[in-house]
Amino acid sequence: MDQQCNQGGNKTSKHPCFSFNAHKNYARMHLPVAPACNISCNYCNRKYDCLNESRPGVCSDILSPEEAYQRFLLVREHLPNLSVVGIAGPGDALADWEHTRLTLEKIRRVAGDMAFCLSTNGLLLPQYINEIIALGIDHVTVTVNCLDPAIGEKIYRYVNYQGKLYHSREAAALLLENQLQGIEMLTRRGVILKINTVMIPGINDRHIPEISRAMKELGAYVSNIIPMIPVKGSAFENFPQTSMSQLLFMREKCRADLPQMRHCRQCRADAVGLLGKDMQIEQINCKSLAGEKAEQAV
Ligand code: CLF
Ligand code: SF4
Repeated sequence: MDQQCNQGGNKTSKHPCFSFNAHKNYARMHLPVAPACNISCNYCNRKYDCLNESRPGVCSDILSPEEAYQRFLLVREHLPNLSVVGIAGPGDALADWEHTRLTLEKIRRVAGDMAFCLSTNGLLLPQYINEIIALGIDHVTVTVNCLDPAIGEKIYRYVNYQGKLYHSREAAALLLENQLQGIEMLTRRGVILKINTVMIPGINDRHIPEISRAMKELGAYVSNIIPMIPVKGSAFENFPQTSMSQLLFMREKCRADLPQMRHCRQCRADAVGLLGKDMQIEQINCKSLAGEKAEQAV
């Protein structure tokens, strides 16, 4: 990531995604408690984890808030460098707010200074802003793919908001309005913000520098431009994949406006460990079991 990214507070300097220098030393854990989603992106196949933050074609098991809490306790015991607990779906963290909230509340009671992170499409940010702040969620990622509903209607099939289904331009306009309002609310209240943008050649690519400038004005901390990978079963399954050279070109173009994240691993909604060196949760369970047996033998 660009150097200027390492300017946040103490928690940001230990956040492996928001701070390049932290990613080799500090671990994050995702708790897959939020399977629902309230929009439909054309690059998504809902059989898998949310593509706005995850690797395509990956399926994470869903945990209840209590199971997630137990997993947190286990992982914290084995990962002393754990610095962030994140909710990254596998759907949208806010569409499943009750599960997200219950999980983080339980963890907050035993881990007062743990950084909390979540990733969202932003539709429900204005609705939950006060609860987000009250829970101490200090880092948020919002996926912003456009600023123009005429582009957005090519990216989103529908938006489900307050019991009503919106389509076409109306859906894109509603999502955008809530994203912009929510982003402003977050940064005004001190939350450190990352903007993910899925680069879809021919649809939103020329528009991305404009997104960067607007997000900078709204106080975003860092941008993460990620490739569109055509997923089987999605509306964009026959679209070309964004190439690495297209991605690098765009990051270079936008870096004057916003620092660029370049070390994203598009992790699973249940990832645990250092970025790029995920641990299998079974490994931790086995260690824990071995520890218990050793204790019993004494
Ligand atoms: Fe998780 Fe995302 Fe928070 Fe990181 S991941 S919710 S900001 S703690 Fe990180 Fe993984 Fe890339 Fe996300 S490497 S997919 S950017
Ligand atoms: Fe899929 Fe989009 Fe919902 Fe993520 S926000 S789960 S990519 S529809």
